[in-house]
Amino acid sequence: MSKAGGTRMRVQVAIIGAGPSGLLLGQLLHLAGIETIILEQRSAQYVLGRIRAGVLEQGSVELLERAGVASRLHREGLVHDGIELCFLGERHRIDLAGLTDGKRVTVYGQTEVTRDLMDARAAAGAMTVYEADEVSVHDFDGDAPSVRYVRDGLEHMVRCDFIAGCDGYHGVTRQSVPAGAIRNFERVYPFGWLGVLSETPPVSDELIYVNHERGFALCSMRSRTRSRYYVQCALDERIEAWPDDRFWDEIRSRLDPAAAEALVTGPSIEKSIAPLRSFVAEPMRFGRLLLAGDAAHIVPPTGAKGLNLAASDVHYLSSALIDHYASAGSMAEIDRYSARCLSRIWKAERFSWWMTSLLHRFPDGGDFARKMQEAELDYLTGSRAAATALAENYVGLPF
Ligand code: RFL
Ligand code: PHB
Repeated sequence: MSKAGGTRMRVQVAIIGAGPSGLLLGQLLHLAGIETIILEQRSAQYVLGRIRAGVLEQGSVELLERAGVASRLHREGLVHDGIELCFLGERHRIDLAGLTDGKRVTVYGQTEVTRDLMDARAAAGAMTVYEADEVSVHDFDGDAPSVRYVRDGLEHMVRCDFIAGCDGYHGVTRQSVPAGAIRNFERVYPFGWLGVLSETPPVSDELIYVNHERGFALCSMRSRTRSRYYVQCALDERIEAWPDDRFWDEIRSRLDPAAAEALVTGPSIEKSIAPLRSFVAEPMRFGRLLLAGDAAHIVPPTGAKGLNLAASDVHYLSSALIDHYASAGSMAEIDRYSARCLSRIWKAERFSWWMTSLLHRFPDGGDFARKMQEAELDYLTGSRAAATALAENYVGLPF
């Protein structure tokens, strides 16, 4: 079938993917006067319909402020000073702010971050192509990379200086790198999370992370009237097997008596199962192709780090690209990009793996593993030094 007749254009940076990484990068580059196009395979509505992260580190909030998209976040986001850990039927508070010289996290949904960034991009008049099919990346090992895509049956071509791969774990950019040039590190966990969103007030003012003999549970929220709950489930679990009543009974059974009593239930407005995975691709730069966010790494959600890592990658990537254009094409900061990101990424990988190991039931774990978890939780909630290590990772290590 002929796809001739499409457009040809040139931009400085072609961004693949309109998730939080791609949109935030586009906004920071726009503010620096750098021209971008974003190519996204899905529709804007589809992207906004994906319910994902809810917790922003202070560094991510500051980056969104710098990007000029934080006013609604400051109006509607919930600032949290602590989290609770629940084990052996009792809750114990980790005073995040008290243990980290006043650092806090903000509860504000990824959907809302994405919407704010989409609105800012539309107001800036910057170009986003939604429903771009068959996106492919070319010649990034030389000085003149290009991107092709199909829209409405026509093939379009974009020439550029750099390609930013912000297309998530299943995207095309990482998969376009020659196998010999990339190394992947991976751990797949033998369970998933079943998540429910409901128009009900949260069970508590702060997030509750639960270690229970029936498996992990998490009580989170999106606002004072909207809750997000998760329970650990088997990998082969089917969503149809979980009508709302079964979900509410299951999470209630994993909570301490006071929380179980206080839990307000209602119809789910979203329900999904997510597998848990740790993954890092090294390096994150291949000539003029630079990866950011989930395209380069995945963390299990237990540490609330995925979106925040995407933000820190974008911080480093935007600075490197801005430096390139401000210093007559210098590649010095581009050369440093991958190593700068990976040092922070591996620490977040470690924290997310550790939180996951601490709080979940592993199918082959046995009684000894459970006793080790209980001893560690007891130590964490009884030792200021141990609690500080958790707190400083949870609020986010410095950029
Ligand atoms: P995204 O959000 O996956 O966006 C990638 C975009 O690229 C598009 N795309 C393509 N476009 C063009 N051509 C192609 N060939 C393409 N292939 C893909 C996709 O359609 C998509 O729009 O990656 P990004 O921008 O790097 O953002 C990463 C975050 O989405 C992710 O890390 C977080 O959601 C992870 N996460 C959490 N992170 C946190 O920091 N705190 C949390 O509390 C938290 N909770 C979570 C989470 C992720 C979850 N799931 C479902 C994976 C909870 C869950 C349940
Ligand atoms: C969420 O609200 O979706 C959420 C919060 C904290 C996590 C993971 C997910 O650790």
